[in-house]
Amino acid sequence: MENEISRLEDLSAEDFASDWVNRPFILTKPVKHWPVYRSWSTERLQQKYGDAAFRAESVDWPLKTYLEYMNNSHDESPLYLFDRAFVEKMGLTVSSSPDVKADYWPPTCFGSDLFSVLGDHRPDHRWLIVGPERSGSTFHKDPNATSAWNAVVKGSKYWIMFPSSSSLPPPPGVYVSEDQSEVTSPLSIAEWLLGFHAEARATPGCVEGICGEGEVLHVPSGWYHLVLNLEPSIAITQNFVPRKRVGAVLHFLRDQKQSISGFSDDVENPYGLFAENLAASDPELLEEGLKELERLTNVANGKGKWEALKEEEEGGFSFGFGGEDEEDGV
Ligand SMILES: O=C(O)CCC(=O)C(=O)O
Ligand SMILES: [Fe+2]
Repeated sequence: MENEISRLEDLSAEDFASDWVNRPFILTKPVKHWPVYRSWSTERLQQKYGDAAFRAESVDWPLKTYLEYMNNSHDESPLYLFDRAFVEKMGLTVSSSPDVKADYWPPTCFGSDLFSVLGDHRPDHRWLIVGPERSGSTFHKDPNATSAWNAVVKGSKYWIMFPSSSSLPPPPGVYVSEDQSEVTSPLSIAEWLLGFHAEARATPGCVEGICGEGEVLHVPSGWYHLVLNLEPSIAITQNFVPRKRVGAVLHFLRDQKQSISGFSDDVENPYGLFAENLAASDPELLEEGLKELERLTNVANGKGKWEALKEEEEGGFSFGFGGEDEEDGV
């Protein structure tokens, strides 16, 4: 494949931060060290957690009921298990580094996750994903300008991804509301592949690849992605905010309120909460983020550095042409 997603064994935190924050890639090594990689299979999960209820789209089913469905389903778009409370339900331990014994840990290259400053107020951020061949996720962007990693513990997944920017159209067959707050992809995965795959693959920026068993894929913030399970699969996914994206996330939380999702109702001002908590834990990073926020605001308003400067000096009005759209770092 010409437009293949880069495949690497592993990546250092430094290389991720300097070169890879805005690029998809697959790592072949880190997940192979997870205890859950060695021990999980659908049979094993059924023995251990068969009676526990997990979320599959709009129903909560005992795991054994879901697995029975999964093993016998011939549906074109099978019901997909997507559970955000699996760590608690399964009594898993999650650590922040391979040096601390646990059932799994985020690959180290992604570094610290800035949304951890939100503590109990952080939006849902990790899911267990289980589904048969043909199941998967139709085109979407991940919530709240977060990045994500998706680790295949069993099975394999086909990914097709598009960079995002307000100056680029969405992938073919995908529709975005004028204020960019809603993405609609009305076709099933199979229908989309039949109707749009060839056109999509020929679109500049489009990348595709297969994330195999024991591998993990990086979804950069803002990238559209469609995912198809090529075999019955078990995966763990986690959304996070890398340090390099602090300005972009502040910008999203402040200026795209209508698109914010996953915060509980008692959080009235996600932007304020994030900024305040970051100020307490890492004031220098917040300062950097606020500078980047100002730059992104100017870009969004169609002003390059020059226009912004001139406006400041003259206190005047500037026509919004010539602004470069670097908002999404593509
Ligand atoms: O179906 C998958 O594994 C992809 C999941 C995904 O894209 C997501 O959780 O945002
Ligand atoms: Fe996603």
